[in-house]
Amino acid sequence: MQRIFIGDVQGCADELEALYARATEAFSTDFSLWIAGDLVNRGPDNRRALERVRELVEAERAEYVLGNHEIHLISTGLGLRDLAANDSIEDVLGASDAMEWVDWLRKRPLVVEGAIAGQPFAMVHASVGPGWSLSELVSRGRAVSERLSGDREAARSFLALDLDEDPVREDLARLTRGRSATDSGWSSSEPGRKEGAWHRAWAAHEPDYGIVYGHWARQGLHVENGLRGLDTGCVHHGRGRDGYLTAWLPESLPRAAGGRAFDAPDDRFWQIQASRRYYFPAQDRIQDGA
Ligand SMILES: [Mn+2]
Repeated sequence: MQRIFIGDVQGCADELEALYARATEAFSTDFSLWIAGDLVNRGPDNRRALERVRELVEAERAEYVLGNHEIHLISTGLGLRDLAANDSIEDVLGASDAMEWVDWLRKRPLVVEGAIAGQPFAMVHASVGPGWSLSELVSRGRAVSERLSGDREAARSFLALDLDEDPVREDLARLTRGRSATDSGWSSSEPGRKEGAWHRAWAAHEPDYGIVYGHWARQGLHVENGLRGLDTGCVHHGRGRDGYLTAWLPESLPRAAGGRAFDAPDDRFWQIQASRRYYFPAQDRIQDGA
């Protein structure tokens, strides 16, 4: 079965369907979609994207990890926050079965592991701590899931915690929002003078596993030994550059003799360009005078 890893969809269901159609044409039903989180929000059609992925998860033809926008959807559904001006998830949260979607999402993992041609890897939405082994990463992800997937009241209390109150709550944030890190700290900000990119700090420990991730549209496609960052900003199309939905198909072509799945360079990608501009943040509207 071909694994097809997909970066941030963010409600761009037309592009997800275009990718699904291309995969069906190439591989019939012999493929699975690995969704790196942020399937929803900012884009036009969150519910349709969720329905497609849920159908495939239930048929055991998809893996799907939670991103910060799923956590936002869950938190809003549980009454912890209000919808913001730029949110587009009313198509999920305004429906009569909204809480069923919230409960289904709460049971999705934060980390999924696997191996490609013998090379172990994990898929997470945003970032991994420097020095974490694969088994530590998986167990941290499980600890978060235990707190999130129980009864609604327990999940609400967990999500309401401040990050410095509970290391498991902090791990949830780091896995779904992290961009920068040193060995002693992390943040969701773009790298600055103090902290570099999380994957620099992570790679410095010479980890023996690869990472597939998303979350970082401004960085764009990231291909480096051990790393595949797939967020190419489909929903941000037209905001100063073109946006794409990117898929990585590491099993579609054999590597040169001795080459491993996560070695760079790599050209085993499909890209579906966004069919139009979707997202007009409040800030852009002010700048455009529109
Ligand atoms: Mn994200």
